[in-house]
Amino acid sequence: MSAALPPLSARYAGRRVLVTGARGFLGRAVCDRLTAEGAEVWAPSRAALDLLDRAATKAALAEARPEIVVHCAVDGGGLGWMAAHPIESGLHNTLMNAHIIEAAEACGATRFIGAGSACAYPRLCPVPFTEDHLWDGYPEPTNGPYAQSKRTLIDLCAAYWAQRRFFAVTPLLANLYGPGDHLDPGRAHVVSALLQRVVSLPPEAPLTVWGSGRPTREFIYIDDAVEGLLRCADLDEPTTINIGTGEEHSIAALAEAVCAAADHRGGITFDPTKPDGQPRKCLSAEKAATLLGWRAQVGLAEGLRRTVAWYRAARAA
Ligand code: GFB
Repeated sequence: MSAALPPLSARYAGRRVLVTGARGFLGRAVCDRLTAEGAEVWAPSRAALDLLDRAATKAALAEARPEIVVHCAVDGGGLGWMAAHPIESGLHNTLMNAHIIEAAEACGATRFIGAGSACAYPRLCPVPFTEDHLWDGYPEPTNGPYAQSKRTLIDLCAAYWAQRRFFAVTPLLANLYGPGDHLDPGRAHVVSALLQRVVSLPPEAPLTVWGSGRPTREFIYIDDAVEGLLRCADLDEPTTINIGTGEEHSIAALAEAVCAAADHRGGITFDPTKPDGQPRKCLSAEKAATLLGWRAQVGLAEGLRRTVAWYRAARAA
């Protein structure tokens, strides 16, 4: 379906685009894609643009005057990090999100796209998650404060549109994975955690997987996530929208797929002392297909194959 879409350069070529979180997994990939599409990318480091500082953020954007802001900065990590850092994940992300949207509107930008997360949905939500269920209950408590920071950003986007007609949208992204993923074991999400572990195992040793293996997740390949996120600038008007694949996998099935991608035949064991987190998580991809004409292209087996190849090459370098 993406083949029929206009090139992203139609929106971004020659535009001055601020990407926050440009040293992170998503932000770096967004910068690469925008550069390839001919945008003039402003990718400040955290030291150059401290989003926790409201006045400094406003001043920096007023001076640089980006036309489009793509906000990818987060203070985050996988389930384990989230559970251990409820203050940082709630406080830092709430402040950063509020400061950047305020500064983007004040500096005269025409578009704000903030990276949202599927974890903003209620803990128990009909699967696949459709956008009309977003506010139907509290999110998974282990990442509650983080999820609430994303929900606040969604609400602020709606507020800026309602009151000032400022185009601001926070698409809800499925769990990301792919080349360039975070490798820090303290913050890693499940795909990069399993991949790093499996590649270091002796051939006969089993892969240890947290929890029961029964929870489900949906995984979107990084290039697909970037494309879906950037295409949201072409919505007729801001709206709540998922950027996902619609494909639900159990963690046990993911572990099998990681073993297959790495050609590991030592089997799998589960560690029930580790948390499962949200029981099921999978986004409906239908609204994005209808409004944007866009669907994710890279299936899990192919994406994992590419990710394993990247990781092995990065390790060998
Ligand atoms: O990727 P993950 O940490 O984030 O965990 P969430 C997904 C699932 O994988 C959970 C299981 O059911 C874990 O129990 N799992 C199995 C593992 N083995 C491992 C392992 O070695 N490491 C990790 N981390 N998990 C996130 C939020 O929740 O959702 C994020 O915490 C973000 O920051 C993301 O918002 C979208 O999917 O549970």
